[in-house]
Amino acid sequence: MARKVVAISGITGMDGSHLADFLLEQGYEVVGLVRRTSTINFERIAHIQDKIKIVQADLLDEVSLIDVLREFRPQEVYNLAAQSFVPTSFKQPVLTGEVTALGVTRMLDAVRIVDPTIRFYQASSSEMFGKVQEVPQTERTPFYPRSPYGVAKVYGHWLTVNYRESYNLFACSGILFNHEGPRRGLEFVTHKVTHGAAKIALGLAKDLKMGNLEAKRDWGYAPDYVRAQWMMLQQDAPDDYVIATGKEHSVRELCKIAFECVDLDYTRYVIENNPSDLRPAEVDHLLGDASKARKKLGWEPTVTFEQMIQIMVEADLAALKKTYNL
Ligand code: NAP
Ligand code: G4F
Repeated sequence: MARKVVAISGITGMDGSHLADFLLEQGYEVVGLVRRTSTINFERIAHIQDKIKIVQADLLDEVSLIDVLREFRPQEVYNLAAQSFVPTSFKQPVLTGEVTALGVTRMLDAVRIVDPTIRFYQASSSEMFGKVQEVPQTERTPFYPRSPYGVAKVYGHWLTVNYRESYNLFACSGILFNHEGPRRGLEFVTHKVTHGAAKIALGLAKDLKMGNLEAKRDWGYAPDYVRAQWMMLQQDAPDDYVIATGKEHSVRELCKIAFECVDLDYTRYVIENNPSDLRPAEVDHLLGDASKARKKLGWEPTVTFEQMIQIMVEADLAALKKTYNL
């Protein structure tokens, strides 16, 4: 029997690389969409580069998306590409809207035009809840985004729902709460803290400048979350799901745990409320209720927050020792 073909936008990102790992294990033929850059950034997919097909396509250019779908005829499309860093969305709101919001329209139209039977996954976000209207947040909680990124994701979410209802597409929106791991970009708070703690422990830095330590998030482990994305597309009918651990921690707790992993007291090294790490509008806390995903998909997280921080600190220590020959 022919292998199932899947197309992933954002394959060079954290989730894209984990999803590619997972789908290769499931026997899929993986086609990764990458935008053209002057230097290649395949660090996260270097280990599977010879097992996947990498093709140029950009969420800003609909024809490039149509061409890829026409050539490879995937049965599933995961739209993970986005300008995904919240502070950048305040500095570059138009770009964020073009990629993170309108990019979803381009991708959905490409699916609709080339093959409306394609199963489509949209990477929606708990940032859409922003100034939370209820605790915990479910699929029915009203959105109140607090950044251009959050606003763009609300657009992408509703467009996915709208194309499902208008054109009968098998289109799912996964409302994923923060998820992390060693492949996370260094600008995001978990990796900034684990990397900072590792550097200080190795004598490579003296302190760590941070923003708002009181913010709280529901942090999970990225490999668990990409499994949920796939599960959504294997159901009999398309739907939207919250994916979260149901546990909340503050950035302060994150600092404490990460520094304890290297036997240090974070209060001696972390400088809080650094002006350039504060945001024009903050999302104070997010806490998800993934009951629907647990019940309907049978999805469960497997790695705790503490285990994940330990994994990240250890990975950072190993990488830094290798880089600096320590
Ligand atoms: P990430 O590491 O920032 O990866 C983003 C990916 O999008 C990269 O591969 C990037 O390519 C690609 N991209 C950006 N602009 C593009 C464009 N114009 N055309 C084509 N590709 C483009 O993000 P992530 O953490 O893996 O997140 C994956 C998705 O889930 C994103 O949509 C994000 O907003 C969403 N999400 C993430 C979380 C989370 O906690 N991680 C939670 C909820 C939702 P380059 O490598 O070329 O930059
Ligand atoms: O790690 P963060 O930058 O993630 P944020 O803004 O929650 O967004 C991430 O999760 C979303 C899902 O909810 C995704 F959709 C999105 O693409 C992205 O992956 O910041 C988390 C919290 C914020 O409240 C921030 O103010 O940490 C606080 N924080 C405190 N000091 C900091 C810092 N964040 C960063 N990045 N750097 C700091 O120094």
